[in-house]
Amino acid sequence: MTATLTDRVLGRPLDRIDGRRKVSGAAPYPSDFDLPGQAHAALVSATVGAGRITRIDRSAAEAAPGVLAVITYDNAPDLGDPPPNQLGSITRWSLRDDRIMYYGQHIGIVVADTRAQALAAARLVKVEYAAEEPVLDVDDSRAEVEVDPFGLTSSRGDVEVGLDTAEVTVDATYTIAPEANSPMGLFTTVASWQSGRLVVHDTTQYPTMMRKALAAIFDVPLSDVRVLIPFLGGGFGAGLRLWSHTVLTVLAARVLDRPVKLVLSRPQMFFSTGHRGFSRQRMRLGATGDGRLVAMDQDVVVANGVEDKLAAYIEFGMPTCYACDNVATHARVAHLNIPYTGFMRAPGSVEMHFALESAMDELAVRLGIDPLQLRLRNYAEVNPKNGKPWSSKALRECLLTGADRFGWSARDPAPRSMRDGDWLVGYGMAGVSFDFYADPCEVRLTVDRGGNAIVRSAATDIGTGTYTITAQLTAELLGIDVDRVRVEIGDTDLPPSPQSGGSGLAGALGAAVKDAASELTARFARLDGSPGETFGELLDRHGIDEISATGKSDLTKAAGASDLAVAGAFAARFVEVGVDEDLGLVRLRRLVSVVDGGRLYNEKLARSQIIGGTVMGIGMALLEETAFDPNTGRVANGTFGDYLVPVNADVPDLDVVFVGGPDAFAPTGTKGLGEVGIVGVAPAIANAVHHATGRRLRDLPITLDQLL
Ligand code: MCN
Ligand code: MOS
Repeated sequence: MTATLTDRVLGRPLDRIDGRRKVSGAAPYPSDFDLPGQAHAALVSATVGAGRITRIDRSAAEAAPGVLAVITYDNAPDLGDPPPNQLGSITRWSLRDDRIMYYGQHIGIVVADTRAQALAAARLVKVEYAAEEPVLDVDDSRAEVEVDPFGLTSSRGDVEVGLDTAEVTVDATYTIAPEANSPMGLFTTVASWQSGRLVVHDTTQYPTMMRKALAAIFDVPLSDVRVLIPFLGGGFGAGLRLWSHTVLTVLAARVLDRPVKLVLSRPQMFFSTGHRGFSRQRMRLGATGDGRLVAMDQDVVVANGVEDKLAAYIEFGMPTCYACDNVATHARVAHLNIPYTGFMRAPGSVEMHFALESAMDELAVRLGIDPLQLRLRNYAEVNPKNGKPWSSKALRECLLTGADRFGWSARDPAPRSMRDGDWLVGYGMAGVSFDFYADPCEVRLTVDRGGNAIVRSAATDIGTGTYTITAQLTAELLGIDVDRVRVEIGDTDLPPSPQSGGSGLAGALGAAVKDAASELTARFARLDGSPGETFGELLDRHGIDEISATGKSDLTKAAGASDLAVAGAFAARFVEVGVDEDLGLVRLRRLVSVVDGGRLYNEKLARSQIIGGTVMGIGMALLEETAFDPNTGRVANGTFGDYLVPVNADVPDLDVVFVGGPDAFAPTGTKGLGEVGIVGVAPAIANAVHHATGRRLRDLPITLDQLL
């Protein structure tokens, strides 16, 4: 029996079922966990940007009050290597040897009875270095450069021939500054070894990966590692990797045979939990005089840490955005003495869309064609890479609905043609085609004699709403009330789940829940119930306590085998800016987002995702930049006083509309929405700034100095 989905419960804008626990302080975040007998840790960080440690003197720290252990590379036990994983653990354990790869690298951990003692003692560890001049620029000839290390580039047709035959071309280079995820919750690890079994509370979006990595590093069976993360105070991708502070804390707990807690400080967050690496993209577009694309070429250089193996995916998505016969992508990774990069909302896609959608705007200007019309003229009706029909695609509706709501037709195409007092006014837009990613997922669904359903999975809710949508979907499928569903997640003792990441969890978990619900309802059907009998009554009559079923999904794998081109979300963004040229100010005046996310689980949560993503996109466009000291590579602005993120005054009313219907591939008909909200915001703003001022700004963030 397969359950059908209606809008009885699914899609409804329900409040979060965990909302009350969150606002009343009852929901435990990692930093809320304290274990009996727990000691506190503080990190020692490198104060040079490259080189070697020549001497470490631990004696003063060891003699300080309350200090229990000082662990550095020269007294640390050997650990195993993290398993290779281009979207998981860090490549290199920071205490492996005397090498310094970047300023801030964790080179020791100090454990004491109290946090204050640990922090004070960490300052007493004396380290001497043979410092080298760090490599900090992708163009530095000393940088190790890898060409297409992840095999993510592609080509079809012949780009050079296409560019030669093009009547109009654009050749422009775009850069994006390094940026830091700034979740509110400070990343925390609370580790304890309980009779040989490791139990870790950790700020992670991917407990299943973390469990595997820790088991390998500490050489214990998988079943002897338990990772717990019931609530997470924001990740935005920072929680997708296993970081060295977690390894160090687990190690300290093992050395001391005592629970150890580490809470990163805000400045430490900037170099300990990844960042969006600097990127530079050269985009070349060629078109016929009537605006048909005949060539698209993207050449990417992205910064990454020394020896790191994390794909940035900037070269991945471009070839499927528009119908065009000659398309190529190229990628290089430059390894620099910078902190490890990581994932940051819509990694790769958001960078690619900035370059592509800015270049499309430049092309529209050269062609004298409306930017919206240029997108429609090159609409990819089928996946241009393989000719397969999309599982769903309402991008045209996004573009047209957005234009209509925004009033795009009122736009005078001439730059500097619109004014409001001292402000030059500009309209800009961008189209967005987003992919998703999901690892295999498993859930256990149980219905008990009380008529309650319990869903269990190692999945996380990082603020997205996983608890709520899982309850909604389960209630929908079983035909029961939402408050009869209990969702137990964030624990690796439960069935394995993919990361909250790649905008894939809601789909993967939903598909597994649907699978489990089909199995479960089939089992109930075999109990020959009477009409109108509830699950609880049926179990009661048969004297059965509960019935369970396991459900599974493996969406990315299934997508590869599908006859459909499995699509993620699509979106269109329309922006109005005001620019005060005398002061170099850009103010957002309006922003319309129209999004195709397939079927929605919860309209309110879906809208929150788009709003949150859009705010991050505004930060990317106008404010955010991690500044590395050019001499040392130290993060020079690693505080909320210096690293600017948008505040309320930077954000206008955000109009969010959903279009499109259920996706034909996803078992739930849904598509991911967690990241698409950030994508396309920056180019729409940059395009609007061009329209307002006639100046094309190709380097993010767009700051005052560029406008003066
Ligand atoms: N949703 C929906 N209908 C859909 C799809 C999604 O209602 N058709 C809503 C649901 O509430 C769901 C949420 O959107 O829980 C996100 O679903 P999905 O797109 O599958 O994304 P994931 O569950 O995999 O979450 C990760 C995603 C990513 S990759 C980043 S980065 C990000 C994001 O979600 N980080 C976030 N949103 C975030 N939101 C918060 N509050 N905090 C973060 O750290
Ligand atoms: Mo999102 S950057 O895939 O956690």
